[in-house]
Amino acid sequence: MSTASIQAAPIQLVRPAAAASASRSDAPRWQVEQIEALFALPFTELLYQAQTVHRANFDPAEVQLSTLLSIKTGGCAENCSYCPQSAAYDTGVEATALMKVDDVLAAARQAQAAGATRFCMGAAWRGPKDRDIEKVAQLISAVKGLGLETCATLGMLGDGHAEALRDAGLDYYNHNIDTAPDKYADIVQTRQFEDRIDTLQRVRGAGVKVCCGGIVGMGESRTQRAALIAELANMEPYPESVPINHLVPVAGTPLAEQAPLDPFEFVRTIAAARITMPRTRVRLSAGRQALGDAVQALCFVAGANSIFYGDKLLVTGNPDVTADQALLETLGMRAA
Ligand code: SAM
Ligand code: DTB
Ligand code: SF4
Repeated sequence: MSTASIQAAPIQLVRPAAAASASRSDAPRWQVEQIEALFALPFTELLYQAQTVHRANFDPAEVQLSTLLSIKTGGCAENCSYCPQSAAYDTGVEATALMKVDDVLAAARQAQAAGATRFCMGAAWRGPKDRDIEKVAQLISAVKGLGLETCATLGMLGDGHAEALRDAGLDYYNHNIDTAPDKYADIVQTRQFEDRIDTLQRVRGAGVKVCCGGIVGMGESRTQRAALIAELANMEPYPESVPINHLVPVAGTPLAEQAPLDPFEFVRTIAAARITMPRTRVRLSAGRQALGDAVQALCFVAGANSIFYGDKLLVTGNPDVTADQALLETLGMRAA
């Protein structure tokens, strides 16, 4: 056999249809069908394309480390089917009051000492009240004072909230769209997809960077996974951080018995995020414990370059810091 016969055909990198869209209501830059076509590529070719886009924009050995802290846990008025913190489900999570500045600072210092560069404070609220914003603003200023990047995820924001958080030193606001628009009502009934978009617009409008992603493995179709990615990629501009969560099934929630997604489909979702949002931080988020090291390594090849780092997410588990340090060492990767 001649060597020519085993050479790969030149690969055409997939490009969005038109890059001219100025807002979410214009013609989308990425059609859902185009993203489905990415998912349908041979696995090796998809990863090649994703890694090519990744290398054009990032050092492929670098991973950004974000640590989460639940600053106000449980008792939430929303009924998100995946969430252990919803008051609608009996999950054994006890509701707590908002944490005090000194306790938050102690956790942030610990995260920083372990190598995290971003500290994300999560509150199980449908949305904060004005007086909650004042208190969270103090937490943000204190954490920012340590030299960490700050992120908060507090639910739906009202008038002036994003501006007050920005003025306190907030770098990122996390607010996920979570699933495809046509799957949303199956997953949450206490709010609408458009409510999420409204808060995201408030965050952008205040000049705070957007962290927005979703959850896969909730029984959605591949088309719906592609639609989730299309919604994110067609935001103008697309989010600076895109957390991709794999559902952590929690006893007591409606999704407790949901079968896990095929891990290769999870990797494909990461690759589609990377190709369609070349400069975003694609974060491997909830569900890393179940993925295992080999699948996580494939996700890094597919363009993931951020993780939630710390022994706990908000209320569920996450790989130990020492296990993550060992994994990065094994893979020859380093903190960004
Ligand atoms: N209450 C705020 C909100 O919903 O925006 C902030 C906290 S909420 C816990 C943040 C995100 O965590 C959700 O949008 C969802 O993507 C993720 N999440 C919650 N429970 C999860 C689970 N069991 N598995 C995977 N991701 C989950
Ligand atoms: C995100 O996308 N995932 C994080 C963070 N943003 C706030 C939360 C994951 C939560 C997993 C379930 C829990 O521990 O509550
Ligand atoms: Fe509340 Fe957020 Fe959990 Fe939904 S995901 S129940 S809004 S804490």
